[in-house]
Amino acid sequence: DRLTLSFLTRTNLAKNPVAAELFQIMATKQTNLCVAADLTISTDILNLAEQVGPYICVFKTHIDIIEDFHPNLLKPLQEIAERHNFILFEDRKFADIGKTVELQYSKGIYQVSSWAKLVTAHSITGKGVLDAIKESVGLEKRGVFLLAETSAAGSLINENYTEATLTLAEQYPELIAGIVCQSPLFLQTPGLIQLTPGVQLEAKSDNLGQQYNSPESVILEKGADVAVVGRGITKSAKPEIAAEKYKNLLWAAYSKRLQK
Ligand code: 6AU
Repeated sequence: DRLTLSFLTRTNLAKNPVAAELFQIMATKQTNLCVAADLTISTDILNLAEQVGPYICVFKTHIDIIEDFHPNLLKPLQEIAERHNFILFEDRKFADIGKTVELQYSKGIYQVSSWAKLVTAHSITGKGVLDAIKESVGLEKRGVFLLAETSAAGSLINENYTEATLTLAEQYPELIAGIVCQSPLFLQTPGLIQLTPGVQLEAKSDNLGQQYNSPESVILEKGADVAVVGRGITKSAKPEIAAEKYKNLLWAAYSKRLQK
């Protein structure tokens, strides 16, 4: 099943072009680490991208938390992404009616569709969100990660919602790059990527409901292909050292999973 196939093998099974590119990057750079760049100052974001660039496959942003945002940030960010060979992922969690999502995705000051190859979306409003992302102007190659479960304590998502989200994903094979979740779902669809946040070595939780697991546990027990690490790296005194450490632990766990 998905858990014992290599990322390289799965490149050819991906129906979404960005998922295929991501598998390729993971295999080449030997990393399944996504950093959550949840910083509020543009230069801090660029510095982080330079520092962790060699160790990551995906750089995940919340572009709307940047206090000094100017569209001029995007070109250097894309340049760093190309140079270090990682993918820009805007974690916008689109959740409105299709028409509004189209506007949020392609208009406004962030122009997400022009630079983020990957975005997240909630399945709560159904297929309109996906039709909107599919039909909007922007990058030719784009992929969506649908949220099927969250790492938040007290989440209202139940099993039915998770199942229905996977069914919705199946209806958009060319658009869906993967699923954001906390357990080994869709084992028979190895072309999709499981992205799992809530990963940290130091803490088990924060004071706002975030719940953490170890790198080994998310890869070996929870089925993650790509693990998202935010504060475990960004709050470290030396983000590049922390990123290298997480990269090595995550890759070792993935390599061990292949032997099973
Ligand atoms: O490692 P942290 O807790 O500093 O950051 C986790 C990152 C944040 C969240 O917005 C995001 O992961 N996240 C998501 C995503 C990726 O969509 C889903 C979820 O269930 N939990 C979660 O923390 O940028």
